[in-house]
Amino acid sequence: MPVKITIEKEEKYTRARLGKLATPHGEVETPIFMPVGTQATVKTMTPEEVYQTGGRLILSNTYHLYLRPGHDLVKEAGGLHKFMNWHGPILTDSGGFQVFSLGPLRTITEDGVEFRSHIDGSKHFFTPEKVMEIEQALGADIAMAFDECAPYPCEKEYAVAALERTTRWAERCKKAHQRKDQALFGIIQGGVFTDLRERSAKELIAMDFPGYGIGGLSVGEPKELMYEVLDHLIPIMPKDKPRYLMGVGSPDCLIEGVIRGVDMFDCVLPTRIARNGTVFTHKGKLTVRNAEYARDFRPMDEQCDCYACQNYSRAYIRHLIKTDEILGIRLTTIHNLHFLQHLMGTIKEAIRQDRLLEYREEFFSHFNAG
Ligand code: PRF
Ligand code: ZN
Repeated sequence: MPVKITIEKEEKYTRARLGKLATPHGEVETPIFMPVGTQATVKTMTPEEVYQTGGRLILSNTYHLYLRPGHDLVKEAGGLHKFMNWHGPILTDSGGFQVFSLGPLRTITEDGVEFRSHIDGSKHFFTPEKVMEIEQALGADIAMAFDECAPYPCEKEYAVAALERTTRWAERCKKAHQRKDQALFGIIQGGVFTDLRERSAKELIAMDFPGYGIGGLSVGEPKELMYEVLDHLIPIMPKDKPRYLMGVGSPDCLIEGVIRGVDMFDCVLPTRIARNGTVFTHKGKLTVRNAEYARDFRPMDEQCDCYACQNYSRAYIRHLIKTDEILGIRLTTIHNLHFLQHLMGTIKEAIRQDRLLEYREEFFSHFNAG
């Protein structure tokens, strides 16, 4: 197996666990938060900067790299790691979320999904085999299977159809996937229906993937409902395989996810809100772009030891953003990535000490998840 998790500790009072994930590009600790590099770049950051914030495993997107610059070009460059100069492990998502998010621009059939490019309207067709060809050309350490993510809310009938198709597509992905230096993860679907989640999990577990994504969550449902699904689903997932909650990465969801047994997370949230002038702090979100910070010479978060908070004030960063200076959104991005990585570090320490529930209590006593 190119990718393998070794569980080093299970927390006493929750389902949280500490592990080491071995990949062809090195070992990383779990639970882990993966910054998103959709276009083969974590927006505004050099790979060295991503690493300095604590990033160790990054995510990139099949859909975007297929459209631009094309997977054949990335392959010609020597693969995604070499192309973007990231020496650590990479995971590629399959496009099974992006193409379904295109709405009227796509048509689903049993064979695959026809869609129009969000860039120039050109027509394309993704099948499980095509997606495997692209992901193998990109050459990430972990490739995700091509799945169908049902929307929320969604009729049970539709959630069943999407789950069944996801299983059949997972079989086709497995057959088409040949790279021995790349792990193919299956993706569990089933919407918010616990019986469907159980069915999807059983069907995929029978196919023995080296890891499992939990897809179809954080698509607009209340957070409590997502937590309930995780409470039901995770106990039936294999203990010796990584569990990856896809597209989830707000501070509160990271804590709640880890408590329920999740090992891997990714989310565009920290980098996206940073470019909008919003940062996480130990008290909750803060929009540093707002007028109230014009004369605020404190750092973005007084408890943060990131490069941005050690050296620059809210007033200065607000000024940079208001004047469209690129450094502004680079500093908010550095801070937000550091914040989540630091959070994960303290979560791991709490697991080590069997104090994760006390940790959650303490965290929410000052953090407003609003
Ligand atoms: N499937 C895939 N990628 C995803 C999701 C999914 O369901 C989600 C849902 N939160 C995020 N990214 N392939
Ligand atoms: Zn900071």
